[in-house]
Formats: sequence, structure tokens, C-alpha cells
Amino acid sequence: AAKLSPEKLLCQLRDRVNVTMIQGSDGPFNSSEWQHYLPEKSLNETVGRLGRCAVVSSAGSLKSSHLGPEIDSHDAVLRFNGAPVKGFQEDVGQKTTIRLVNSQLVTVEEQQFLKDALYNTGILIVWDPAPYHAEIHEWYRKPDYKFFEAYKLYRIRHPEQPFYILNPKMQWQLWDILQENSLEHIQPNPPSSGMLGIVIMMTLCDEVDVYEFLPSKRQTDICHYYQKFHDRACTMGAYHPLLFEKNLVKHLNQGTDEDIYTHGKVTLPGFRNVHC
Ligand code: NCC
Repeated sequence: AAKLSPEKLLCQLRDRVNVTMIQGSDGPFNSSEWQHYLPEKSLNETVGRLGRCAVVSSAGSLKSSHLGPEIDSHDAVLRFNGAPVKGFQEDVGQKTTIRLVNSQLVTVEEQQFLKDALYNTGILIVWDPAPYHAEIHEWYRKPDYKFFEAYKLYRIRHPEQPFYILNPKMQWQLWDILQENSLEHIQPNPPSSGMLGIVIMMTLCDEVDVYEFLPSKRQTDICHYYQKFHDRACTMGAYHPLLFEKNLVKHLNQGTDEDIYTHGKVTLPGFRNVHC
């Protein structure tokens, strides 16, 4: 597989990765069991048109970065899973516009998810590792984690908060492009929340700054900026094709290598500014 130029690769991402949320009219979700649970407004309508956006990885290298004010200067900020802001504002900022969570968190950490105020800010999006290119019906019968009940419970408790389910087709459309642009064979596991969040923001924003997805000079084996846990796999990947994701993002970077080194910052164009 020959590597595409950054311009061509952006066009592939724009044209082949369909970022959509499950709607009340989709497949098994159009049943009476699901009535009133899914948000009525589309994600696009909910967020409006966004200018400069920030995606904040959960990497340990955010610690002592002092990136908080810079991150908060963006029109919208996307964070992942249980990544906190309270007590970490100096390094990661305090604004949360969208929080992307995986279905494991919603299911395995259900009690915390339902009760922790961390999740009550901004728009929530949950995604689940669906079988490779499965139809929605097939995925619905066999999700990786059975998060649907927890989703409904959360919706009952927080009916005003927008909470979307990512259409699982997207992850494999993105994985195909990762595979086509890598020399090695990639395990067929879905991209990380990080990579999914980056592409979601590229569909919503004019420009996307991604922080500490490509590690800066602060690179560390500490997994998260909010925990003491050490594991190299957090940065390099084990289950998720993280290394391939990072190579792709590096290839697309429109900022400088200096910005990566000092701020862990990569700048990507929004798809509406990509001309094919
Ligand atoms: O760790 P996690 O990811 O929540 O991190 C969010 C995203 O930040 C990027 N990251 C993180 C740490 C690091 N050192 N370098 C990074 O680049 C990655 O892009 C990552 O996706 C996930 O992707 O959903 C993941 O979720 C956790 C865990 O399920 C949640 O934190 C909820 O507790 C997974 N960890 C485990 O299952 C133990 C992780 O593998 C992937």
C-alpha cells in the first residue's frame, strides 16, 4: 500500500467516513421500546457551526503542560471517557463541549457513569466496538458491551442533556483507510476513542487542534494525566491500532514539528475546508 499524499488522504477521510449518530428512524431503534430515548435534534443542529476546536487526549504527557488556557481559547473542546477537568484546569482547561465515551465505561463503570457529575457537562457521545462492517441490526443483537440499558437510564435521569450513539459503521470506514495507508497488516480492532474523536471534530469544525495525541517532549509511560498508572501500551496501543492512527495524524499535520515537540499539538483542517 503506497501512502497517499496528505491532500488525497484528507479527501478519502472526508468522502468515505460517514460520521453519523443513530437516529430514531434507524433500524431497530425505530421501535416503541426506543421511542423518546434518542435526541430529536441532530448533532449538527445541537452544536451549530464550529470554528476552532480542540481535542484533548487523556495522555500522561498533559501533566505540567500548562496548556489549559490555550485549550479553553477554542470554540469547542472534546474530551474522552472519564478524563476530569476539576483539579487539572491549568493543564487541560475547563471547557467541555463534547465528551466521547466508550461502551465499556458506560457498562462496566455504570454506577459511576450514572452518578459522577463529570458526565453532566456538554454533549455525550457513546460508541461501541461493533463487528467488522456489521449491519446495525447485527450489531444491535451483539454489541461488544450491552450498554443500551445504561444509556436509557442516563437519558431518563438527564433528559435535557444531548446524548448520542455513534453509528458503528464509521469506525470500520476509518479502519479501512488506516489499513490501506499502512505497510503492515493491522489487527481488525476498531480505532481508539482518540482517533474517532478527531474525525468527529473534523466534521463539525473549521479547524481542529489535537493535544498530546502525538506525544510532546513530556512523553511518559504514565497512562493518563489524572492517574498514577504506568503502561506503555496507553501511548503505543495494544488493542487499538494507536500507532497507525498516530502515523496517519502525523502525516496530516498542518502545524509544525516544533508545535508537536513543545505542545504535543497537531493542527488539522475541518472537512468543510478540504477541497477535492
Ligand atoms: O485511555 P483512554 O482510551 O480513555 O484515552 C482516551 C484517548 O486518549 C489517547 N491516549 C490516551 C493515553 C495515552 N497515554 N495516549 C493517548 O494517545 C487515545 O487516543 C485514547 O483513545 C479508549 O480509546 O476508549 C480508551 O479507553 C480506556 C478505558 O476503557 C476508558 O478510559 C474508561 O475507563 C481503555 N483502557 C482500558 O480498557 C484499560 C483504553 O485501552 C482505550
